[in-house]
Amino acid sequence: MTMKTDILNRLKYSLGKDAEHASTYDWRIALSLVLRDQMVETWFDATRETYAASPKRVYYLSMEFLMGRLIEDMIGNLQMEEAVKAAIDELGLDYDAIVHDEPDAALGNGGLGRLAACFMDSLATLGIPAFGYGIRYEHGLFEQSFAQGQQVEKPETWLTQRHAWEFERPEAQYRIGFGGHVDHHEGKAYWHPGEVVMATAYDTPIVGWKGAWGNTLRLWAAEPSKDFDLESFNRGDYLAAGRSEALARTISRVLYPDDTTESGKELRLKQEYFFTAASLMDLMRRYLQDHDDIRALPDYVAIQLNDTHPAIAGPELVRLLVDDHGLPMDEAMDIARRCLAYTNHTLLPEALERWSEHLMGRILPRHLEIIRVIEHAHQSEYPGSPRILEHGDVRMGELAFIMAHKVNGVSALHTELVKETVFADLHRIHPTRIINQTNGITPRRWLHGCNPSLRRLITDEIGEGWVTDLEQLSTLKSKRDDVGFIEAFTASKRENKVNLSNWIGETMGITLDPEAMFDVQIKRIHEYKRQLMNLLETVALWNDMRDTPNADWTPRVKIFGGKAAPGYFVAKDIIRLINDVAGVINADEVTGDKLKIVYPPNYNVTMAERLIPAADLSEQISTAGKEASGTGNMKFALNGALTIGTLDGANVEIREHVGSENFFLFGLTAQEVMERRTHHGFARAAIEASPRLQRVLGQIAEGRFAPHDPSRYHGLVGMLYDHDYFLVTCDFDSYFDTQRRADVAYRNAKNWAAMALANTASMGWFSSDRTITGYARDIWGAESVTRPKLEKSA
Ligand code: TH1
Repeated sequence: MTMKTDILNRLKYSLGKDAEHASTYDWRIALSLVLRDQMVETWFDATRETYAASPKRVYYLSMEFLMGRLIEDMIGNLQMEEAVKAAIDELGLDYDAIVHDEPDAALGNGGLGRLAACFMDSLATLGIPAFGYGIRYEHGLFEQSFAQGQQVEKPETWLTQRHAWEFERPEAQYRIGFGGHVDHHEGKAYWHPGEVVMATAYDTPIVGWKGAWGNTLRLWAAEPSKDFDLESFNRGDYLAAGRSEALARTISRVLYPDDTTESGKELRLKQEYFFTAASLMDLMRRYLQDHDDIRALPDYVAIQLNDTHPAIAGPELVRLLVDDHGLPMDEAMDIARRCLAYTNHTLLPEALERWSEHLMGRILPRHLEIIRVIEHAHQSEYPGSPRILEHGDVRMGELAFIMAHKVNGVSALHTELVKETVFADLHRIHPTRIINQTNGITPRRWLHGCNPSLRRLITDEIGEGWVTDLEQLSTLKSKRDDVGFIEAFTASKRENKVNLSNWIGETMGITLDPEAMFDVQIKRIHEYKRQLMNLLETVALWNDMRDTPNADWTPRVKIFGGKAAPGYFVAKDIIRLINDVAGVINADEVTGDKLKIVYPPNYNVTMAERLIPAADLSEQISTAGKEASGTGNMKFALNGALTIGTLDGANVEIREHVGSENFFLFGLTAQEVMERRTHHGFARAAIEASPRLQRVLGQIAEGRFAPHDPSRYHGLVGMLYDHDYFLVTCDFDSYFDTQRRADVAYRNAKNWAAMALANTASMGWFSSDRTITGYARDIWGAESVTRPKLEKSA
């Protein structure tokens, strides 16, 4: 059968529609189902092979999977682009309209969730048997719009449409208990939960490059347990039954919109336990299907904890081994530790999870007992070591560390800081436990998928091998002086910039000059990421342009994208200020096309796929020591943008790879940041030393950008003078000067293109295939089923 008939059949038999009356949505679902059918074959083969080989399986536990749209991933990985386009054409439909009809699966906040998604792609491409385990949130990250420049949040509703990629698994259901009490009889513990919720699995097949392997993303939805409801029903108390039903479903209702900001809510703890417990029961069931010795679990099971969100896995696994399987406590702790590993993603104190013992004892009484046993065992072995239980709190970082055989940071600098700061004492006691695994990104989505013009250019030049062996891009380094190639490289960037300009024109009514430098900062709005510094620099540039309008300025488009956590008021002020400044600058006839600010609302994965290929300059300007890694930085450099950045996170390694001459470095180092904070009045001193910064802060404080509400930004400006914890004021001048160096460099188009090419050609190491190979070798001891054996690390 042809693709066209497949689609028509799906339309008819799965959607019950005929072609005449089908909407874009109907066609999109029909096409998705056809693609899913294709994946199922690979997926079954992989499952069969896995059962036959009985290898070690990897379980990646993450509160967030920021998948974005799946249709293009599926088309790309299955190599069906031509077939699909031809069929869509024959049917007289619009391919772009169909692809763009899919809502993003926005089940994550930012980098941490997107990393999990890239890892799923690499695990499947590398042929490592793996499950991703998470929560099937009914509402993903909120939708952002602006009203008079201010962020407005609306619930996200992806599941009001049919999610064509998943299979519901009513047979994979587990009872998850909360609360109640614990009885002890003859040395055994019996937990009697006061509340039970069902976890139902929904599986999405994740197929790797060329459909060579398929893994599963298994997301849990919370449902009421029927027996509980029945009780109320039988009593005729329908309202009570409805209430407990609604309460159960709230657990998987909504993603917490806080990125690196702790919220400490009871529902969050329930979400964490809910998906962790369901995942552990599921993997234990799978293990016991073909093994009878529970003690061999660590030979077949590797569990990766994506940050501390699933850290309750330590006590939960011990509970299953002791209470359900009758193992002695010491042995259970040892087995659990050999299965578990923990990734730390941040040093920000507000993001380090702590739960009050009181709350933990109320929601998970048996787990609190086990945590006390873990604490006691560790203290007995290492007297005076850091405590899990401190000041009435359970510290999840310490718990995760103590229950893991490996702990990893996400960039070289971050890992060193993890050793020196948060876990310094635990590191002294367990000196080989902390290792580094620098983050990576999947080249399938972040070059092959999002940048067709550059993909074609590269593939024409060096073949297709780079898609799974990104280091092959380094061959392109020799093209630096090849005039024809450099011209084609420039033309590809230009095509992407024209496409973006058209989209901005259509959606925002702002006309952009594709010749201008496209300068992009897209990420969560957070003080440490310093969008404010970028904006202050923009105002300073605007002042200079107006002072000498006839000078030969390098035209710029400043593009911002990102959401603020709904309760993070400073971040929301920064959003409003960006929009207020954009209003004034974009209307200024003196600067005209030479300077524009655009801030498209509702930044998400799909928008990133538009913006990144069109960027000339990538803003990675966090206060040194604060951004654990960053992964957007890698996506930009891979797509031929130059970075302006601090020595923070993975920027350090990117600069080493692309060469310092192809990277705009500025600012204080992590050491200097810590030192500077000890100087009393450092911010005021920095402002007084910078007439340019003084002028900008004066304008903002006087209401130049909010004339009807001139005091609007008093608080924000005052904060910079008196506090400035993230050292915007100290780095401002060096940032401004470095931007002017970028201006000069951009004017030499050939040289700029050569620098951009050096970036693309040097980014091979940042493939998440390399990252996953590292985890498999150094942490999991897992092997690819489809590839030659990995080299064992020393
Ligand atoms: C991010 C880090 O901020 C970023 O630097 C890193 O590249 C990314 O993780 C992937 O490693 C984090 N996101 C979160 C989200 C929550 C809590 C902590 C972090 S750290 C909810």
